Formats: sequence, C-alpha cells, structure tokens
Amino acid sequence: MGMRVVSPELLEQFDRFVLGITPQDKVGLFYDDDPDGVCSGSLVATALERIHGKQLTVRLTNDRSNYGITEEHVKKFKRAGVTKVITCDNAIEETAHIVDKLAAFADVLEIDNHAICGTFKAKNILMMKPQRYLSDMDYAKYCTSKLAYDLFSRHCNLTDRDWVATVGSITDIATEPWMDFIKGVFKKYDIALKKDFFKTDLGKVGIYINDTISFNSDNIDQAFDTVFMSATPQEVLHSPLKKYHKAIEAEIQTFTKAIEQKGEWHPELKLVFYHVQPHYRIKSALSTILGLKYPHLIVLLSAVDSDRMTISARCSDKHVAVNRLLQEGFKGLKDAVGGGHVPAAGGSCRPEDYPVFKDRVMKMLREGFTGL
Ligand SMILES: [Mn+2]
Repeated sequence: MGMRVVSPELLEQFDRFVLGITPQDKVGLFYDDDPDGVCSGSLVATALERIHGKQLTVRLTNDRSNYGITEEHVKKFKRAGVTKVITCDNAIEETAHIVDKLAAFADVLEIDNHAICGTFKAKNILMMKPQRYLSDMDYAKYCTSKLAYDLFSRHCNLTDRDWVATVGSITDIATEPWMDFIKGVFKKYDIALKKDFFKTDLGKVGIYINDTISFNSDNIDQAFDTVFMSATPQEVLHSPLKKYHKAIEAEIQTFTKAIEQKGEWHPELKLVFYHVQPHYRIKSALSTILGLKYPHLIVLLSAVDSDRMTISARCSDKHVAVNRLLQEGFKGLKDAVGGGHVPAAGGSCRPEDYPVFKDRVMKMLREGFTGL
C-alpha cells in the first residue's frame, strides 16, 4: 500500500495540541453515537489518562434529531468549563458556525474520517482527517477508531487497546487496508478469524455496542464505559451489554417471522409491503435481513417515526432500482424525500400520503417500471 504522509506539519499540529494540554485544562469529548464513535472516543479517554493522568470532564454525543454539534452541546461544554474539546467520528464542520462558537472558549481537535464538508473561521480548531495529511489512502477505510489509535500511539503505548481499534474497523467495514494489523489482533486474543467479520467475537463486540444503543439511545454511556473498562474483547461479551443484544435479537427474529402473516404480499408484482412498529431501533437491520431472505422481491418496510412515515426499500437481485422507485413514488408529495442505491434505499413522507405512494408503486410495477 502506497500510503504516504504528505503533510507532516499537520501531525506536528496534532502533537502540539495533545502535548499542550495542561493540568489546569478541562477536556470535553464529543463522539458519534455508533460503534466507531464509541470505540474512538474510548481510545481518546484512555490516551488522555496515559499521557496526562487526566479524566474527561464531560462526554457528549449526537442528540437524537440533529447530526453534529448543536448550540445545546456548546452550552453544555461551556457550563462544564471545558478549555479543550476533542471530537470523534463526526464531520463537525457541517455546523461550522456553531463549532466556531465553541472555539471561543475551547481549543478543538476534530478526529474524523468523513468527507470534508465545510471550513471553520476560528483558528484554534484542528481538523485531523486522513485525507488532509496522507496520500494514496481511501479515507473511508481509515475509520476513526484506527485513526485515533494510530495518532495517540505517537504519545503513549496503546497496544493493549488494539482490539478496540479493530472493533471500530469491522463495524465501519474498513478492514481491508489493515489486514496485517487485524490478523495480529485476532491471534493475540485467540479469536477465530472468519470470512464474515461480524460472525467473529470482535465483530460481536461491535454488534453488542450497536444493539445497546438501539435498545435505548440513553444507554450509550454504558456502552462507552464497558468498552473503556474492559481489558479484553471477551470481557465486553460477558458484560451486561449482552442482555440488550439478546432483546434486540429476539425482536428482530419476531419481526422477521411475522412478515409471513402481516406482510401485504403481491407475488405477481414481486412485491411485499410490511408495516412495523418495533420497540427498538431495528428497522435498518430488519430490512437488511428481509432483503437477503427475499432476494427476488421488492421489500418495502414502513414504520411511523416522529410523525413521519419512514420507508426502507430493498431489492437484492436488483431487478428494480428501489432508489428510483422511491423517488418516482414520492414525486409531488409534500416533504417527501428518498434516495440511496439500486438494491437498497430509504426515505420518508407524511403518513397521510403513504396510501398514495403505495398505489403509485403498484401501478408503476404493473406497467413494467424498473428504473434501471
Ligand atoms: Mn460513525
């Protein structure tokens, strides 16, 4: 792999930020509410402890309805008196004008591997993204956990946390550039390597974190603490997170079976509508499973979520482009949005427009629509 450092100055700026944290500083963390966010955030917490003997003053994550840093987050950081903020796995420049307000009282270090989608006015915000200092590197495959692991390893020994970086890489489908590293981790913890990483114990750690958050987004602190406190991946698998995983798994199974009775089947159109109202956040997992279980069908899964009808569409054999099917079906309906890929797409509309959408979809398919 031809990955090269093309901007060593950026790494020096990172070093200066980390080493410049003083005993008087209060450090806040903002992290994405998914497994890569939890894993990278926990690596920051460990590194801070090892480099400076310091605990995080406050830890914040995405709020349920908005992506990224909001005015509310800035208030909370201010109230906590933080003077440095480190953010993980979130393109915080998306709300640059708000982060600029944060920078008025705290220096900010952004560790993230999403596309760059904005610029800051404040000078004391350091954007550490792989694409800013490396060449010949697919930044999507340098998940934030591995990035944080590599960056903070410049200043402390994190080798006992290598499994945390690996869990983040698996859940972000970002293993390919790091196979030597990852194989070493599997060997070290005596974990069997399988073709499907999600079937391995390290993949399961990622699933446990994900299921804990799906069970109740307020549980994210428990997921964070469990990863942070566990010395090995096996410890996470034997932790109380297991019960959330079991509950989620049971609900996914119930809904996977119930489509036979509760689905609205249209075999002549190779179509099934399935309206669900699950307790937990399982919709995207459910539509993935149903898409694979019925590869020759168009599966349209719907659920009401905060006054919107959300729809996720699957057509695994790609005989119809479901992204186009959603777009055409939504055409002209107020506030309806949809998009995605040929075999998998999602969108939402007003609940009162959903019957119109359904009739249109059936009519289009009857007339031979493929969208290809
Ligand atoms: Mn993420």
